Amino acid sequence: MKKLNMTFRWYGENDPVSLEYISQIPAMTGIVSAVYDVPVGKEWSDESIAKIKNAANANNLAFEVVESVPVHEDIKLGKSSRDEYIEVYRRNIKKLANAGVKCICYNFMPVFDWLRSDLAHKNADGSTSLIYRDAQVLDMDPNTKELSLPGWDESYTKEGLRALLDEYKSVDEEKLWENMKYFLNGVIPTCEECGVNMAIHPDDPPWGIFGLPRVITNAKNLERFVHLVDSPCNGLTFCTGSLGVSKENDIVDMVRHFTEMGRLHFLHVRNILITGDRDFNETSHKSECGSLDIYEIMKAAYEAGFNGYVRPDHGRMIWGEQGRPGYGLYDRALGAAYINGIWEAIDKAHK
Ligand code: DNO
Repeated sequence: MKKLNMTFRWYGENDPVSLEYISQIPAMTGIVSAVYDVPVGKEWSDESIAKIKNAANANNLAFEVVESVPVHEDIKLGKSSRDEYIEVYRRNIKKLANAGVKCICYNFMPVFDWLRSDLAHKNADGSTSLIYRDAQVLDMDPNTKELSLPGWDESYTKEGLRALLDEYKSVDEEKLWENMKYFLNGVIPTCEECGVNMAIHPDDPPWGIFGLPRVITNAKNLERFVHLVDSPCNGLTFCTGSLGVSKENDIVDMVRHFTEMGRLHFLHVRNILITGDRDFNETSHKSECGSLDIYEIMKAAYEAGFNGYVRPDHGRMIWGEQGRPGYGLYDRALGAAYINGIWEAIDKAHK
């Protein structure tokens, strides 16, 4: 059978999901993890990296994918201090490559990473999901309110957050592209030397929020992105659920295209149900539960020669599990089994 590199995100020793449990998911090949106790912009220690690798290997799991090595805000803002942070980033790439890491996932979203209005929306069957309601999010603009939304970086103080938002007032989409290119010019040559692929994560949700620019949002922009620095190491984490909430994105077509181009290094399989204009619920991975056709997505990847890493992305909380929203064991394990099943069926149908 054509191999599928199925991986599972693990948040380190504090993750309620153990490596032993992850290794018991059928056909699981490796984990996706990161060093979590170092502030953004600092160098990771060889010891911390080795610790993750050894723990994974002791459970028969590989550690070849990092998610994420975060990009310091000064790099995204294009401040003069960015050169130091880019140098640190290069050193982290080299250290990770030495430990056998082949793929680094990161994002270039100003200030906030993914954003939801509710992390535990109760579904009719008693499970809970992460959901997004645009009106609710817009109503909580941190420029004007003290409120904080789930998913926000808790490490900012209110004043720190305001100051940072102010700094972004001079960064529009074009400036962000420019700063991204500068960053890539700094790190991609190092990736080429050490055989590591950079894989940018799309913006989630894929539209600007609170006046902050977001550009990794649609097919046209992904195309522009891969050509910013035309190297095979400059690739994508293709998150079906992030890009898929926007009706303008033909996910199947995009997966096929960027896989054929050799730039789809890491596939996040998540399903979502679009419930309104800019409103969505995260669902089980199964196609009929959401708005995305997971079978067609995997088929496009297969036929285009996908040989990157894949992981089931956000699951619901089911069977009473308590844990990190989106990152419980049960629903993601079902997702992995489902994706593997689809892959086997496609593979056999091609014989
Ligand atoms: C959400 C994740 C993101 C992702 C980062 C990559 O669950 O997909 O937080 O890891 O955007 O840097």
